[in-house]
Amino acid sequence: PPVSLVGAPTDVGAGHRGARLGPEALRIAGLGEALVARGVDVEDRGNLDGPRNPWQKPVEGYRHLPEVVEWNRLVMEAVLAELRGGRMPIMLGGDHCLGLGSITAVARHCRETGKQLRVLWLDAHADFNTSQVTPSGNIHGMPVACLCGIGPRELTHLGGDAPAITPDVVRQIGIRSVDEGEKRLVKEYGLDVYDMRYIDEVGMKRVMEEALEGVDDNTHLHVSFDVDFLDPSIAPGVGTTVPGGPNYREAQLVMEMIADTGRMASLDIVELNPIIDKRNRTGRLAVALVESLFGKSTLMRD
Ligand code: DIR
Ligand code: MN
Ligand code: MN
Ligand code: MN
Repeated sequence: PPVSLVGAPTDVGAGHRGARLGPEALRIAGLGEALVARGVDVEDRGNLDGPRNPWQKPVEGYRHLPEVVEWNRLVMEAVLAELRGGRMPIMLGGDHCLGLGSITAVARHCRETGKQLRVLWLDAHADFNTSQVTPSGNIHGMPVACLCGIGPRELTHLGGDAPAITPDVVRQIGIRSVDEGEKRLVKEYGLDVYDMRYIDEVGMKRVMEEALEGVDDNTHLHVSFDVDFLDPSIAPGVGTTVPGGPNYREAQLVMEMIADTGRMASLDIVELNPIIDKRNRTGRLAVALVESLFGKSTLMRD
């Protein structure tokens, strides 16, 4: 399908500033051109214009809650408009709090069209914190919980009626940093987490087979790609690096196996922070991995 790039240049949900430059870093790394070279019809919708980052301390467990709500409203509306227009939105973050707006739109579109939703959450973190257990107050550590209905009403009911998803639609891959209180919640809600230990034990091929099990012709596959998923040795340009992540080859296999399903219908690329990068190296890596997501491979395969 045709693709629309939707920039959301903000870091209101993060603890570092610089992810607001992610959309430009991805453009400069050649994201649009790489998709065109793969034969994809691409429209760059430019950047959304939301509230500035006031850079304040958390209030009752949340930093910048009003700003996070407003940015997610903008993202939700923009992503929903693309989906209704029959296009594949690629949301360029921005920090990962924006996955809330993006996936709320995707879930709503799935309800409207009778599709089954599967969310692949590629991340070092589970992003399942609440205001009670968060060590930081940063809302980019909370979007999965909010999507599942755990969090402030403005965020859990962004789409109106009910929470966007239930935990059973989510598969988390690459996880290696879960906060103490967050661990209990992840267990309590039964999130399907393929952490680094499991990846090491069984290998990325089997992990992806399991994470994609049940994806069929009626599935809308949403990929939420937090760039800190990648090992910091190859992807230093993120605010919250965690050692021990997937290497280049594992990450590429993940993307190729997603491409093989032919079911990816929306994508977030978030947390890229070119301020702390070296010559946009991480942005260029993200673009190379998106090429794999769109079917680039070494050989023709059966
Ligand atoms: C940490 C860091 N778990 C927190 N989270 C994220 O502050 O909640 N970093 N998502 O990227
Ligand atoms: Mn559709
Ligand atoms: Mn994240
Ligand atoms: Mn992360």
